[in-house]
Amino acid sequence: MKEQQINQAFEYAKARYAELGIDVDNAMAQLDKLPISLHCWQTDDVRGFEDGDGELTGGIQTTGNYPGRARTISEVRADIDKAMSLIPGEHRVNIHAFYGDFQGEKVDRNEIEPKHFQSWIDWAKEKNYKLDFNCTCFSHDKSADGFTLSHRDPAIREFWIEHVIRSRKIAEEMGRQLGSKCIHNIWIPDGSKDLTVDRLLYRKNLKDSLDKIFEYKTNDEYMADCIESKLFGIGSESYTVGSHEFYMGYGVANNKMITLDSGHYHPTEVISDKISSLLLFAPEIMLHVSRGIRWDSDHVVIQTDELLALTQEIIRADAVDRVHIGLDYFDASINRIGAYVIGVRATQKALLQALLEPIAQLREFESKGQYFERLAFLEEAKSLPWSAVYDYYCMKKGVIPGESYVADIQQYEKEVTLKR
Ligand code: RNT
Ligand code: ZN
Repeated sequence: MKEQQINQAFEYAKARYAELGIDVDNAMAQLDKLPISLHCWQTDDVRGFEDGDGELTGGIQTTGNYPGRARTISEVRADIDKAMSLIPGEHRVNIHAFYGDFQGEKVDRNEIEPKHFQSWIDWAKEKNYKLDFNCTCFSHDKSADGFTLSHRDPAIREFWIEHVIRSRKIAEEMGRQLGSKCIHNIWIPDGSKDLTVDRLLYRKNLKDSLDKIFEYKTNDEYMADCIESKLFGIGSESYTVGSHEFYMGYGVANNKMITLDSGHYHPTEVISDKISSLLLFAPEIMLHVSRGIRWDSDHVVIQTDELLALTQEIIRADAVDRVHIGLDYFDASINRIGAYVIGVRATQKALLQALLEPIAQLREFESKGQYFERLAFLEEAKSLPWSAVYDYYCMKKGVIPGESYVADIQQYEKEVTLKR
């Protein structure tokens, strides 16, 4: 794409949107304030850097064996830097506890400390990224039977409680040093394959563990807690302790942020419609934007109707300060850096379309019961020249616009990832 063409298309788009009373410059300025949290685990197929075998457990799965997986912390960082260079704007990186910089030392989950994440913080500072964090309650001996914070054995629960409290302290330190609230997410794999009779027992245990975890008070300026539910996992098909009702109840009762992962509901159930309900009862929402196909398959995010509906709901609810956007997928079957760039660009494009929506007009139609007019404008909005605005936005941010970024990733693949 030539600069002149991008400029011309942008001028046309600007005039076209102006006809509808929409200011494209304002939309771009708003897009600029919408960071997306890149999940570090797309680089290495969710293996982490502990000294174990790196086997992924907990009912989640990466499929594919595309060459070039990141094998060290520096490879993870290099790959994220590469992806970031192809994404306009300033963004965040979401790290899991088992990606600590343990320097070859055996550090169990109940022993992690901020020092093991200092090199992540230093890297983030240098690159101007902000960080989010997650405790890691899977891929470990003490989660092997499928239970962690809800385990029948109090000693095992204690172990995981300690891990999560330590993770929250690390998140607090990240937020403090980087001057930006770090969001700490709790997701546990707990559940069982087959019919479970003591459902209440495990849920009571989980509630009790969470109460203990949150007894440790963190500084709200530096970190915020969120809790993520799930419908089922591989090997926990019949019962998931941390269901949607469980965490929604816990979050509302305890003023905790709720995490909505697009892959964690029934196949036809969508998270877009949950935003306007949750916003009334929970303080904030964290999103794990993913794309489930038939199950929580964690496919790369693309511009689906649901992605657009999700971003529209955030913008229409004027909730950009209360809804945090993170990605969560792991595809090992294609170039992993490409997987990031496709997902982040798709999310930004959806956000931009939502920001460019003729919302005042649509609301007016709706209030007057003019539903044909509402539907017609919604339909027309889909093909307004928002992509010309996105290309221009990329260009202004010094990022390759359009499909030319593919060649850039191919080059990196040839020079870096294929040599691994
Ligand atoms: C699992 C959850 C969880 C994980 C990450 C790795 O189903 O979505 O968020 O994907 O913590
Ligand atoms: Zn998730």
